[in-house]
Amino acid sequence: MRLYRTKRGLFVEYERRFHGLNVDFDTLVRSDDPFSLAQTAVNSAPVRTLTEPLAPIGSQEVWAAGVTYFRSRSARMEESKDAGGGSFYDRVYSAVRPELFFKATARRVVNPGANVHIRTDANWSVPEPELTLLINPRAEIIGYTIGNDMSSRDIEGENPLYLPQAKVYDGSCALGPCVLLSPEPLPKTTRIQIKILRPSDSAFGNAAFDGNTSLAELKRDPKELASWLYRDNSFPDGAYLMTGTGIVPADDFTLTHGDVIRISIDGIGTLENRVA
Ligand code: DO4
Ligand code: MG
Repeated sequence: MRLYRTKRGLFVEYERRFHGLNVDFDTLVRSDDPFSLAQTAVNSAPVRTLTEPLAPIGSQEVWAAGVTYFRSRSARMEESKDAGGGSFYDRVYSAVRPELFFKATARRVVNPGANVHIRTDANWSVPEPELTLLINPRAEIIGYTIGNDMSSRDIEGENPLYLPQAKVYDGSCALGPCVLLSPEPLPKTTRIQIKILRPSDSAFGNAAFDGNTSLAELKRDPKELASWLYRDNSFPDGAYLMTGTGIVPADDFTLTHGDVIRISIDGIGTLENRVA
């Protein structure tokens, strides 16, 4: 079942039909059994037309894991080699403790179809397409959405202590378009794909960049990432956790204003945003 948040409330999608759900997002995340709540709506609420999806978020904080794919480890080592990054990214890739960082409050999260931003003081910016876990207050994964962890590679590469500035700024995080509600892990064959379209290119439609990976490349188990996040850290309304990127464009690629970023994950859908 897929869950959408809209101006008219929550909707559950099952077999391509949409049913209204009479609870708010936080109540659903806090619930002991969100799957039964959603199933009851499918069984008893009338079929309705889905209106434009908003980011599927209430009061949750958004956190992120990093260097969870070999491709991310190698790209960071290269971008930060002058700052000594040759060793610390490699060490965190193989350490027991993962890299976890704060990414966004709900207010900072951009809706599907809305604009994401690149920093005005950055000159090397990329999207990071990431499977994103929806975790309830009891540290259980209850669903999955698509996340874009927009990042300024030159700022993060200059000094690791600049990471929060490279990662957290207005329009740096997009989520959606829905949550795939499921207590089960996603199959390792699940594909993550990204296409970046550049309207200024004469052949708009040909991607300026495209890439893909699968969950088989993710080094860490999502459940284990969730349990690290909740260690000595409580989330009364639950939390989102981005699981890291496995797709990094070549070093000569940077986003530019007007680019359209399309991220798809099997079973969830496609998240599209334009760079303002
Ligand atoms: O260590 C820097 C950030 C890593 C990250 O965001 C990722 O691997 O996705
Ligand atoms: Mg990332």
